[in-house]
Amino acid sequence: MLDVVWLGGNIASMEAGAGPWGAIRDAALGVRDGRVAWIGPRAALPAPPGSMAREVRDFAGQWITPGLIDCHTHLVYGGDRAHEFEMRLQGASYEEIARAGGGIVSTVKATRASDEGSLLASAMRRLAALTAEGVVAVEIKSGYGLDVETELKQLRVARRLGDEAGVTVRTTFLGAHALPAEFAGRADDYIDFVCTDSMPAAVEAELPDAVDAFCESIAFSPAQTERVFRRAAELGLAVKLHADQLSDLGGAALAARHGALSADHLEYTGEAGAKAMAAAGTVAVLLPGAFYTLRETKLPPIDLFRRHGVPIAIATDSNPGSSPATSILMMLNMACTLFRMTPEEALAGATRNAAMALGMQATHGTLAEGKAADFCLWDIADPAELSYRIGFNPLSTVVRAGNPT
Ligand code: DI6
Ligand code: FE
Repeated sequence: MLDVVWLGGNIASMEAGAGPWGAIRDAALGVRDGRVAWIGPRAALPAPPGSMAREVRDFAGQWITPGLIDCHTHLVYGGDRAHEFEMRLQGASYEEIARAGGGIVSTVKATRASDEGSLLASAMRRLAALTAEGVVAVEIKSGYGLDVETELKQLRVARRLGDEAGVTVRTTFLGAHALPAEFAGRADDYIDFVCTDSMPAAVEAELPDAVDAFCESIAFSPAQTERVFRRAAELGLAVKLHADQLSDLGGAALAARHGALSADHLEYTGEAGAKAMAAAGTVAVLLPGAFYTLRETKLPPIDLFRRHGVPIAIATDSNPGSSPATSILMMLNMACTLFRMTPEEALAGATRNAAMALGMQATHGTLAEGKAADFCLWDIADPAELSYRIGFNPLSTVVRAGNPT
């Protein structure tokens, strides 16, 4: 006996190899104990719906998709960088802004000075904007503390966000995000600190699900990144990497060599990086919000990823500097309009491939028997509308574990 069966609309299951969108028209979806127990054409139901389930719900000609997943965010932070935005519009460079106390360092100051309650309250508002557009799972990084106390504070807040908002949260330790003032000019010493102090402390407190780093000329070198990755492996954590965002330092290939769940940004990744990612099963997470905000001109190599079969995910990179965005639907639109992805690739980027980027593909990312019954009902005539519209939210219902929220 099923708990509920949903009838009367179309399903974009996003299952790979099941045709465009994994579409099932005039579909039925049965739920038992929070999982998908049956999915297929209504005409193929083995018995009348009312005899199969305690409850029958009509989704009235709408489309059902898997719940959306935002697989790359920096949601927890203090303060904001609106003034810096004004400075940039007046022509100030990243360096001038940094010298004026702006950039990541200014957010580090504000985050260290914020208590857990205020960090939770401000992040909760950003998370609410994401869930209002159908996000059911989100990855949240640290990286604005850069000392033990504040890195752990950020990760505790990230865990609380999931508990209090009823959203699935994956946390990522990003101690190697930037060089804190107290280690100015001593990047290797700071990496020592990350490997011997802050990362182990976070693991001891059972706070991170993965480890990330910023491998870039303005952040940490490939050699310093390798040290962080080796320590993460010793501590039993998966890795991800902010890679090749502003230059090709071989970050994507480095991430692949360490079996990274994902390599992210990737505007400057070359063919060697794409091949290495394909061989390692590393997901390419593209961040159109940062590309747009920083007015980047170098597009990520979409055709290389397609040619080599690298799964492409799309995320907001929600952060106060390079991507102050909290709209996953806007990211789908930008993925198509700026990166020339197809609407189906874009939706796969916020469902199936986003789940892979978080190691959650066994339970999330597509609608198939045994997977979590976390799905969205959309008042649309075509799933392409989710990428097509700008600033319009056609979400009608989010269903978590089979129950409408
Ligand atoms: N890449 C980015 O674009 C952000 N972090 C990173 O590693 C920038 C974060 C910020 O500006 O606060
Ligand atoms: Fe980021």
